[in-house]
Amino acid sequence: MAYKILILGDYGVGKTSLYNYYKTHAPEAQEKPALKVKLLEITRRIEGQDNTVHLCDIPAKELSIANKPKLYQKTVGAMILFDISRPDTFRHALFWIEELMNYNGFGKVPIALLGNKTDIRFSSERVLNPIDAQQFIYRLNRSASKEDIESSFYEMSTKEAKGLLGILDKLIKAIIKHNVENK
Ligand SMILES: Nc1nc2c(ncn2[C@@H]2O[C@H](COP(=O)(O)OP(=O)(O)O)[C@@H](O)[C@H]2O)c(=O)[nH]1
Ligand SMILES: [Mg+2]
Repeated sequence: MAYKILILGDYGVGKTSLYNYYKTHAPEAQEKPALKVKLLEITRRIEGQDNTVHLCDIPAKELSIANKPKLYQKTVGAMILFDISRPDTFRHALFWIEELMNYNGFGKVPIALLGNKTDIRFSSERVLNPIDAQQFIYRLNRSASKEDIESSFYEMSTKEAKGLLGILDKLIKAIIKHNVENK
């Protein structure tokens, strides 16, 4: 049994870059054949227990409305990316989260909201204020019908690639805590 985690977000925010980071840097990560998605099997040891996750990156051409229910089905957690230099991608994060929770069959699940491309923070003009994203997650956690859903916000850069395994582990912890069974 593996936890299915989707990487979602607008085009160009860095989803595939993040997937590729885990593919090369998560110990013993293995890419597995899968229909319509790129699927990476990763095992992380957390509090003495091995947890296997299936991290999925969806190629843009597969993300049609018709495919979405099947793609989102049984997803127990997600990494939702936006690009901190493109505020529209942050606004759309709300859309990705809603859509996932409508289709996954479990309703609300923990997410890691990820503001990517911090390396261009100082070279780009239209940078999103991280407070907005923090407030967004605060409200999302408070609105969870069950109190055990803990979503988090991080700023990160797939180019600098710091703390990315820690972000995955924290999400796995939240998923375990939420205790959704992925069958
Ligand atoms: N500066 C910068 N560029 C990034 C970062 N992550 C991804 N990119 C670039 O953004 C573009 C889109 O990345 P990609 O992973 O293909 O995005 P996707 O469409 O969400 O899968 C590529 O040119 C990447 O090299 C980052 O952290 N910093
Ligand atoms: Mg991609």
